[in-house]
Amino acid sequence: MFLRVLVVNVFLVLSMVLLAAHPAVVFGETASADNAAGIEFVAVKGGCFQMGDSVGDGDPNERPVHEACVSDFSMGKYEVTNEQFKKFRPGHKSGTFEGMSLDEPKQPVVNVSWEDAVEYAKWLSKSGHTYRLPTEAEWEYAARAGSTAAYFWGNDPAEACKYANVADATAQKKYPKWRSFNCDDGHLVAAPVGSFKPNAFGLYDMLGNAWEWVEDVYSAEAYSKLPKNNPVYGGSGEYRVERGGGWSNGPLGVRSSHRAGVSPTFGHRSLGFRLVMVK
Ligand SMILES: [Ca+2]
Repeated sequence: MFLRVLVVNVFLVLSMVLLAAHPAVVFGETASADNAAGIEFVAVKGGCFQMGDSVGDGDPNERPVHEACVSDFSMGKYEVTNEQFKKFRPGHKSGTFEGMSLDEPKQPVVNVSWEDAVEYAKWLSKSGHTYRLPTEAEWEYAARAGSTAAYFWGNDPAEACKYANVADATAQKKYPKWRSFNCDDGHLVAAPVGSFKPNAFGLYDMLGNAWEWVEDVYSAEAYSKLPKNNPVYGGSGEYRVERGGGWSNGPLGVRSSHRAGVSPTFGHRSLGFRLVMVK
């Protein structure tokens, strides 16, 4: 009897030690920021979704709407900030827009090329985990967070200013040529990351604030060519994909399914990125 109790106890203790060494992933919870830049990640449970222009008011490059499935991954909770990028490249300057700073520590880093973003992920990967840009499918899956609407908060553009830093009514007065949302978000240029409500996965600024580089080569026809599982377009093409829209974009550019191509050597004032952690 004593031996049996002892064996059971040893088994229980061993199980606890093993569990502590390999804690179970809790989806939706923020993973520890144990990397050289202090970047936080949110564990995202993989799954399948309808990728593309689910509402029917998008561009031809968002069609055909098709099922895509992604494996589990962890997504940056916020866009990479100036402060976090400068740990890698201290001399980087995100610059200004008409005298307004884009270079504050908590603003998203901008004026970075796709190549800069990839180099940053490689640098960060020296600190224990493996980081890379999200694939376009991972990005849209994370941005939608289960939503099939145009925006992760629904189809009402007037709700935008609770959830995203966009071209708003104040911007419209100052820059009449911008297409804007009819609400006020309080920021003319990039806002400190995390200033607005997150989506259902607990991710901030997936729409608006800064556009975000993703891994894929841009192809207007990519959606007719890709496999269903973990798609990523790596075919020929001059551009890489940017997603999410930025602080100078209106209702068409900020949608979850909107996609555009930019030269990988080019940066612009509202284009940054966030990373995924894969292991
Ligand atoms: Ca704004």
